Order: sequence, then structure tokens, then C-alpha cells
Amino acid sequence: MKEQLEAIRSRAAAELEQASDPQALEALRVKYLGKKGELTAILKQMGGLSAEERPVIGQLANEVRAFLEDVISRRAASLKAAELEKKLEAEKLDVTLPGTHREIGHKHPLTVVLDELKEIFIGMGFDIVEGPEVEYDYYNFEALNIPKNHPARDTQDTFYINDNILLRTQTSSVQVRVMEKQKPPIRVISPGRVYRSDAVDATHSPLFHQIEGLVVDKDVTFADLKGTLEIFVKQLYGEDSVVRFRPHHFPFTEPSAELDVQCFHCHGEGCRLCKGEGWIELLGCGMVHPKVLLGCNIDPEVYSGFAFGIGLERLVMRRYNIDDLRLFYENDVRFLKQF
Ligand code: 2NL
Repeated sequence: MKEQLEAIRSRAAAELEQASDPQALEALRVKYLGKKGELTAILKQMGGLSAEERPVIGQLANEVRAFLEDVISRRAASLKAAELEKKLEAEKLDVTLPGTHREIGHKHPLTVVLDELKEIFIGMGFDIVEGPEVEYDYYNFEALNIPKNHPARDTQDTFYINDNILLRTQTSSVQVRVMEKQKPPIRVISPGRVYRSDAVDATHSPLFHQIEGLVVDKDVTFADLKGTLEIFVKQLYGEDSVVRFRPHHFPFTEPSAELDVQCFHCHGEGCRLCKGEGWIELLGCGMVHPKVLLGCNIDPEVYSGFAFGIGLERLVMRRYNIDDLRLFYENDVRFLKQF
């Protein structure tokens, strides 16, 4: 029996050292120390031993059990440590690596300023209207007192789909559509893309943006035009802005004017920003031509109105000191990021 116990001790110790995972270790524990285990089987035979042998074998059996229990617990600890080590290795994280950077977008500079203009006009009671960019010749030219062969067709040369359909050169076309459908009082602005058959350079583009405004009601006078546009300029450039109206000509307004704002950099002295003029041209405006009203079935003897047109790109270029309008359309984030 002594030999059997010692054989179990060395065999079990060797097998336990080989156990490669906790499940294998547990199986070995059951095999040797379990209720039906090998060591237990031997202890059950102790009844057949003599009185002298029994305590000797009993003590040895206890020693073997204690020894194996010790081997099992050490092996379990080292398997657990190895497992943790493996897990740590697999989940290794380099905290010095740069994180995943998510770019957050923002409004295009043209949109930033357009939204600002919309807010100013909404504040003065205007509605915002939109219309088609592909337009009938009638709404773009004819209804605005620009018949075929009028010289204004030259300066507003555009892209023709056919003889009657073109890409609009101004958003006035949208306002003509409003006047046809809606009777006065009318107070609208129409922002949007417009087109001209121009070659691309730093200040010209075949596509640009305009905001036009139109007010039609009884007793609307040039004083209303001046007051409204002066308030607009003061909201845009500050209360201390100075404006002037310079006579001009448009086929669709009579009288017509251009509005200049006194240079906010040199206050009229003349500098690089205003190109030595002291004044900066902002927009074109005028009293709606009676022929335009008549064409929309609005009686010019009863109603009158004023209108204006603002080029968005030029306004934004001045605001941010941008010297080339092509930058607006190239979608280069290095440029767009700055606004
Ligand atoms: C410019 C400035 C302008 C208008 C646009 C307009 C619209 C209607 C009737 C009359 Cl429906 N006028 N718009 C008026 C004056 C100037 O734009 O430089 N345009 C070429």
C-alpha cells in the first residue's frame, strides 16, 4: 500500500503539472481526490491493515492528500495568472495612440451671410419665396420690361435650353410669379442661384447668388424704399453706417438707383478696401416700373412698389476679406474651415 500511495503521489504530481487549463486540473482532482478517486479507493482498503500498519499508512495517505491539494492549488493559481496574462495581452491598449478624430462640419460662408440677411428681412415683415432656376424667357426678361433685342439681354446673357427656356439671370422672375398669383400687399425676398454666360475669373462666375426684394402696396413711395434699405444696411454693418443713393438705370424700375455705403474702413477718405472711392456699392434698387405691374395685372394707378437686388458673393467677399470668388465653389476644406 505504501508503494501504491507513493506511485499515486508521483504520477498525480506529474499529471497535475501538465494540466493546461482549469477544466483539465479539475478532472485530475476528481480522478485522484474525488469520492471515487484513486486515493479514496486506497483509504477504503485500510480496514484490512494491521493495527501497527494502519497509523503509518493513514499518515502517509494524509500527507499524499495534503501534498496533492497543495500542488493543485499552486497549479490553479499559476493557470489563473497565465489566463489573466493572456487576456491582458489580447486587450492591450496603446493609450499614446492618437484618437479617432471626427470632423464636425459647419455652414458655408455664403450660407452664414445669407441666413443673416434673411433674419434681417424677416424681422421687417418680409416672406421668403423661392422659384425655378430653369425659367421661361417671359418671367426672366419679357415680364421685367426687357423685350427681345433690348441691350440688357447682352449684359445678362445666359444659358438657353431653347428659345423660350433659360437659366434665370436674376431672381426677379420669382417675384413676377408672386405678383401674378398674389394681390398686394406683397412683401417678399427671393434668394437663390442665378446664371450668366460669363467666363470664370476672380470676380466672375457663371453661377452666383442673389437676394432680391419686392414690396407692393397702396401708397408705397421712394421714401419707403430709402427707409427700408437704410435700416437693412444699419442692421448689417452697424447703426453708424452712412448710405447714399446714386441715380442709375434698370429696365424694370423707374426711377432706379444704386445704394452705396460709406467705407467703414476709411469713413469716406478713400483706401484700399473702397479702391480710393470712399464709398462701396452694395445693391441696385428702384420703384417697380408701371409696365411690370401692369403685366402682372396690378393697376399702377392704385398700387406702387419698390424692388432691390443684392449680389451675395460680393457681400461675403467684403465681409471676410476674400479676394477670389472661385474659392466659394471649390469645396476646399482648408478654405471653408476658416469661417
Ligand atoms: C441689379 C439689382 C435689382 C430689381 C433688382 C425687381 C424685381 C421686380 C420688379 C422690379 Cl419683380 N425690380 N428687381 C430692381 C432693381 C435692381 O437688382 O443690379 N440688377 C441687375
